[in-house]
Amino acid sequence: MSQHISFIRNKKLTIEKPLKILLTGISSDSHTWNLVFIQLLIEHYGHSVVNLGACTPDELIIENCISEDIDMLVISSVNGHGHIDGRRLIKKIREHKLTCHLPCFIGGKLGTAGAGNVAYIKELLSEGFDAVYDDSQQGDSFDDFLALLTSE
Ligand code: B12
Repeated sequence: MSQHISFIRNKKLTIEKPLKILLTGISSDSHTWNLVFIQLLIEHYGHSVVNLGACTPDELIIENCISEDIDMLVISSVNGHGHIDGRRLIKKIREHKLTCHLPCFIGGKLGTAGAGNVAYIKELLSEGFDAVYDDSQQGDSFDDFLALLTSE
């Protein structure tokens, strides 16, 4: 039996669950335990994961979104460059005719400014991410991501 989930940016685009999720780090980021954690979490809620690992070039991410017929892209970055790499990547994704409507999410430690990371969150949303989850946002952020995975 399939369930459904809606995304605000995509004007209530409806997607069947369980989702096939592409999980990846981003080009400059060599951290991997964040990816392991997020993969186990997503799988715990019944979705499948294609994990591309760390230091992943933008083009490889876009190619896999297409070739793997992905329902949702989740980026995890903790080295503090996520706001730079993320902006560059989401522009390319939104410009590509086969990924322009793909639901895209990014989370972790996206800058090094602590509470000041909120400025990056706004930039990443305006460039095209459907939601941005930064650790600096007092814990609500992670609950929001869990709600996304579990909502019907
Ligand atoms: C282990 C570690 C390393 C290891 C990584 C080994 C590996 N195979 O992963 C090594 C030594 C290689 C490393 C290197 C570096 N590191 Co390092 N590292 C850490 C450390 C100690 C732990 C990270 C970890 O594994 N945590 C466990 C995982 C499970 O948790 P997590 O990464 O915190 O992820 C959680 C959240 O961020 C969130 N989350 C993550 N992604 C997503 C995605 C979504 C969608 C959502 C909702 C949530 C979410 O959920 C996760 C679970 O709670 C942290 C400090 C710390 N105590 O956190 C620094 C830390 C991440 N590193 C840091 C830095 C700066 C670096 C280097 C740049 C250092 C340098 N100058 O060389 C390099 C990175 C180089 C590069 N090219 O990326 C900084 C980042 C600063 C920032 N963003 O503000 C940190 C925070 C240390 C610090 N306090 O300064 N590091």
